[in-house]
Amino acid sequence: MKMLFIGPVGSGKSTQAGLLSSFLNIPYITTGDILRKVSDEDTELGRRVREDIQSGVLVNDRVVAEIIEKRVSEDDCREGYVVDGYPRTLKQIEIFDPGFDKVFYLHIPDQEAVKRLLKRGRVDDKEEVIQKRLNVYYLLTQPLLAFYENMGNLIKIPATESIDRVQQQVREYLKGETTE
Ligand code: B4P
Repeated sequence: MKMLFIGPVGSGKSTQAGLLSSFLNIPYITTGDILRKVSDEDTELGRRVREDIQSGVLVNDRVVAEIIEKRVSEDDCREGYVVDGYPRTLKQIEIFDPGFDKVFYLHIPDQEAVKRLLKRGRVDDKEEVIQKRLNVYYLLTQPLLAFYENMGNLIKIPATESIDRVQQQVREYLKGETTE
């Protein structure tokens, strides 16, 4: 099964996607980590990606789509995978659509997300950058929710509870699906 976690920054996408992939023993693909690795490279692309991440804007759609298309075509992804962070724009899905079976939407109020990210303290977790990332989310990523809702595979999970409780809800949903 191909699964996606989507939601605002700080909603726990990578946390939950990582836990689910370990539980199901399928690959976990996270654009944030992949792009942070690219940003460490001493190349023109690395410099551009670094600037985008640090200022809180999205990396070029085509660059990200190509990276993901290549990654999911690898052998270990044949039985399915869990993605966090792709697609983040409608344009990305026009370029490459992985065809997700299930899309978990983690919803959370902005102030709770900001609190979590300030506590984490990554290089892009500064108050003004977080606000910009949230604005980018509402403008460019939120429209994807309607896309997946229309396809009938959007599952809404409240993400304000503890990490374990959120993961439990995701697993309960999948268990219900497989026993139906
Ligand atoms: P990401 O790395 O995806 O950053 P993020 O949206 O903040 O989410 P992250 O997954 O790290 O955090 P999470 O909510 O799990 O992206 C970084 C940058 O990369 C973007 O700004 C962009 O520039 C670029 N990028 C990524 N994908 C792209 C794409 N497709 N196209 C273009 N550009 C792209 O967790 C946050 C914190 O909350 C953690 O510290 C965690 O421990 C904590 N937490 C999680 N769940 C919790 C819970 N239930 N209770 C308490 N704390 C919790």
